[in-house]
Amino acid sequence: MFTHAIVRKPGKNFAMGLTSHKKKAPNYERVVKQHKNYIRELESVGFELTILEPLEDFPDAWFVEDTAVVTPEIAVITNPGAASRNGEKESIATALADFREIVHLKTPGTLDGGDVLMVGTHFFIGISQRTNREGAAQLGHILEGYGYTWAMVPVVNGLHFKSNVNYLGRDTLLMTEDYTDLQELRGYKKIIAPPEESAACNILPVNDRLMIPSGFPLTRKKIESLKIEIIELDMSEAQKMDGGLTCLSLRF
Ligand code: CIR
Repeated sequence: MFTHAIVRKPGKNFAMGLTSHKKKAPNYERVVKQHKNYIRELESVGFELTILEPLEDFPDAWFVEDTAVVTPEIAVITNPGAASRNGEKESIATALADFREIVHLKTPGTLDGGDVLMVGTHFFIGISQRTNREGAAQLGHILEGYGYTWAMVPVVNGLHFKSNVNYLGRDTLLMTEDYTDLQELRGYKKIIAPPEESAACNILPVNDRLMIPSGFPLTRKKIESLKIEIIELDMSEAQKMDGGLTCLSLRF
């Protein structure tokens, strides 16, 4: 059961962040509204929230998930792989110091929290454009010290591992087809999102519910078979910036 979440409001310049989407312009009023809804839903499932102000020099800083990995025992401050985001980590370390002992990943290791998927006491760490093997190994060794197991996995599609693979509970992973043959993921039940709904894979389990992005009816139908209560949110503006539900909070 998670009880606390840290979020950061999107700044007026959030559209200056990194993105591979060029088609539709991000809209500030809309993102503010969507972010408020996100906060409201987290509160409605029982989270106490720390709401941080935007960081003007870092338009991607509202994607707080990438800057830390938090377990019940410790907060690991990452070394974000994109140069334009690396300076976000100081502010998140300050916020997390109220809750956990802090340790830092170190250069040449790089890692984004979006590549780290916790399933019970096991961590999958995606090797991506942002996370290198050295960063994954540093994190893995810290986690081993607390009794966790871990494995590196290749990010074969999407920005981060959790862009396309997430844990729904009940031994079930939601993913795109690109990941179905991955050896490390054998042994789990799998729900496969169709290619045109790949953004549906970024879902967020919050205690006994699932937050899912709106606009993906085929995937929603498949998830409904699990009989877990669903909260649907419009995430259009985060999606335009290559983000989604998991990226916008640190839960612990
Ligand atoms: C970036 O490219 O870093 C941001 N525009 C999006 C980060 C999304 N974060 C995540 O998936 N954990």
